[in-house]
Amino acid sequence: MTPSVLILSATLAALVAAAPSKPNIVLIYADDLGYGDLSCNGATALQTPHSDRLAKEGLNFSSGYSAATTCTPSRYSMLTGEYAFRQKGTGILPGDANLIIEPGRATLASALKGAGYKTGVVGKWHLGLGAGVIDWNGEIKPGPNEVGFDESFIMAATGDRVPCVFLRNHGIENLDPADPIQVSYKNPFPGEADGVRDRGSLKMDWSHGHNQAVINGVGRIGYMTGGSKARWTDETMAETFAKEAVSFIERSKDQAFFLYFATHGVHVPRIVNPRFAGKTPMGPRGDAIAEFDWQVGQVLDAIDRLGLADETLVILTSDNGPVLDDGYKDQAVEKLGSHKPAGPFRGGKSSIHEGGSRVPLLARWPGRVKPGGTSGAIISQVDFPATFATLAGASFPKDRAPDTRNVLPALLGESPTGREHVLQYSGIVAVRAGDWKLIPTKAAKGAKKAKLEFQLYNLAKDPGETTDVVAENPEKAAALRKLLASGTDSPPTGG
Ligand code: NG6
Ligand code: CA
Repeated sequence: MTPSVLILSATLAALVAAAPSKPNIVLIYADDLGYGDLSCNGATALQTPHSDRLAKEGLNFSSGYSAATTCTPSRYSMLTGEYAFRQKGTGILPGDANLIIEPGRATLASALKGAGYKTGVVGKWHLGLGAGVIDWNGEIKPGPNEVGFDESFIMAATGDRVPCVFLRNHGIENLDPADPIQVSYKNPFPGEADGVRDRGSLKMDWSHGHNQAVINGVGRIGYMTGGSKARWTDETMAETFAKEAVSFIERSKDQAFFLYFATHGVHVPRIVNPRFAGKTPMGPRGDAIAEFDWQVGQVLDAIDRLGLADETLVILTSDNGPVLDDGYKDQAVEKLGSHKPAGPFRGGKSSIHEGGSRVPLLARWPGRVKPGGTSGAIISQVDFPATFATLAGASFPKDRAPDTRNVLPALLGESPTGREHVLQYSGIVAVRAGDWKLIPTKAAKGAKKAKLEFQLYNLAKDPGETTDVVAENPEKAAALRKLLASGTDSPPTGG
């Protein structure tokens, strides 16, 4: 080779090495984990060393939002890029609901798949399965595999809802055809244990709901019979999901991959592995946080072991804010002590206040994101489709995804600002713009008409939303009302 060719090829090699390649993306999606539940966000009653490691080696966001305040609408928005308030049927689903994302519609997963990623989901699905009456003993589709995931290992809905089994791709795992499963949200099956009648023998008592089928000694929502070999045990669920997540990473390591790891922790019923029982002073809810953090550690260990850390973006976030008593008597209230599950924020799961949707958001990518930083950039999970697609060198189709924005520069810490304003959804829609937040409320009872009124908070001065300052700031309130109106007036995108 002549010297000039040598120089040229060396320059090319350097360019190739410096070019940002497509990172793997591991999205760890906790259930009902509050902003303040991690020690990197101020918790002191328990420690979350593995999540904290993500914060230490990556970027910790103080204004990360789920797109809704319960599971189904948050997940719907995160996968489709459309706020759930634009679409009917996106509320909390029963375990026998049909898939609410039409096959063929662009999703976070299908966009990454289209960009060459191998895609997998492990954990809680809760977006429905099948079309029409589901035959739980046959091929169950459409489901995750029809909306962009190459592989899936999921629970259909939630840990507190039937069917209490795992599904691998289109079928129930470990199902014995001689012992078929039946599921009903209407009628009990004769001869099966019942959460009301057999209440005295339950492993964990219920406080409201959760008194229908009894599976693994725990009352659930809905009824089921059969499938005894396929039923999960709550105590090993976190381990099972962690193993499946690690296995997906191991099997996918030779190509770009996207893993959506949606843990059951820390949703009810909070029944952890005996290794975690009593490990925190906060009872089952605290122990479930510790067990969730262990799952994070399992994933990070696998990434390290396979030498993938530098080329993997790991995101940790939650589908909605925290809840204490969510239907089981698990001492979440009694043993809370001084712990603040939502950190400095007001409310929690199902609340339009910040605690409902301001969730932990951590991003680590050693090859690209500077370690140890914090960011106040506003990012919503509804932005993940456009943002991750951009990261993968693709673009997210806009036609059915009116709400997703590319906030990649903010996510990678290259820009201090993300969205200028974000909509928050919990039955009603609120808006935060900069430091200000506007919540529509109905006029107090006794007023002549149920006229819409508004509350206004200054989140910089008053993150806990203690003082409504709407009367003192009419111009600010008017500006936010306009933003809210323009953000919510789009018609549903339809099918
Ligand atoms: C509620 C359940 C609650 C939980 C929630 C969904 C009762 C009384 N309450 O209806 O326990 O399952 O739905 O949570 O049944 S989510 O995080 O999946 O949205
Ligand atoms: Ca949830």
